Amino acid sequence: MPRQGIIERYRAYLPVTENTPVISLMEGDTPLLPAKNLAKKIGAEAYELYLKFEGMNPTGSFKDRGMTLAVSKAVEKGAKTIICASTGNTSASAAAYAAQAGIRCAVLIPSGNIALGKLSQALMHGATVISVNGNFDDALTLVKEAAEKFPVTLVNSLNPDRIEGQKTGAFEIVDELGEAPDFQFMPVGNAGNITAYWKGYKEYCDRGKCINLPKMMGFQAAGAAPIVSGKPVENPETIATAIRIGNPASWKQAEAAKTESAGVIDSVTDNEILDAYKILAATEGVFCEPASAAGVAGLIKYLKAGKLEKRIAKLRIVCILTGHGLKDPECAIRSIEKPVSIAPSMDALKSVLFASA
Ligand code: AN7
Repeated sequence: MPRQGIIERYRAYLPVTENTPVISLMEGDTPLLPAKNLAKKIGAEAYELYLKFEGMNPTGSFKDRGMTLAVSKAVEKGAKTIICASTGNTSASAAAYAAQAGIRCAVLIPSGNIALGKLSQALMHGATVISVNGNFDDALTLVKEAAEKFPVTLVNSLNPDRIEGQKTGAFEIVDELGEAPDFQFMPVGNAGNITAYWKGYKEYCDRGKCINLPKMMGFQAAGAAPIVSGKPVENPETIATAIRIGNPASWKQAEAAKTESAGVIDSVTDNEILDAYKILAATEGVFCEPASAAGVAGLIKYLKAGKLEKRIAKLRIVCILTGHGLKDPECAIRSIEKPVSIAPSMDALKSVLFASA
């Protein structure tokens, strides 16, 4: 089957008509990788473990699923400018889809706290990049007000079209497994994605595509875990800059997903995130960005604590790897051993290749 993009593939489930111009970069249809090596490494052999690698989307993150729809609907309504606040990936995606649509894009980013790859994308796609001397939450407050006062369309996940597009991630998993998984582990930042997946699973069940619903297992970074602590975090801090968010827009919906699915929203430390990030890359050959590893870090934490239900028939676990590791090579370089340096001689090479322990 030729590539379609999520609007064409799931047209019957999305708020589009034949009059909606389809702005697409052929997003979606991302790999659902069976992760046997990882399962062995983290003691999850009693489960069927899969990784949904959303880093394989056109701009390298899951945001493209929501952005194709949000930008298509914005263009349908005559928008000439879109705007968003972003920890990086939303801005990269918005900029790319705006470029394709031939409209203007303005992105507000927290100064000094977005990964270089993401910043380079927004700039290359021609967005107006505005660095705010504040955090993501400050930037989001600004763009919400701007969208009320000026003729600009907000494309953060407060825009319902973003959620509609992102729910297609759940559709793909059900289409591939033939049923919803038993557990879905994922990172939580502004909480749009957990909201979207839960909506997707519920709708697919309502339409007879699946019988079961997964337990939604969402993980925030410990230094930015407002949903876990029950109150906004004024100065969120984490190495996973994508989820450095102190007052999530979809807070209530994320709690509903947790409660309705009998899942959890919990936190993982930066060290747990970095461990999962390295294990994924080294055992499965999958390089995701630090924030994406938060879901896997949560899985490791729950396995270690013996908190995950087990059955004789293997339960299925899907971890959503939301963004690509190449977005933030600086984090990788900082958290791993430096390359070995040698003189350009065969003796030196030999001594490294066959070094005895
Ligand atoms: C890789 O780009 O909020 O809980 O402004 O980039 O739906 O917010 C990014 C979030 C997880 C959290 N993983 O998803 C932004 C932004 C990655 C991310 C999340 C983000 P939500």
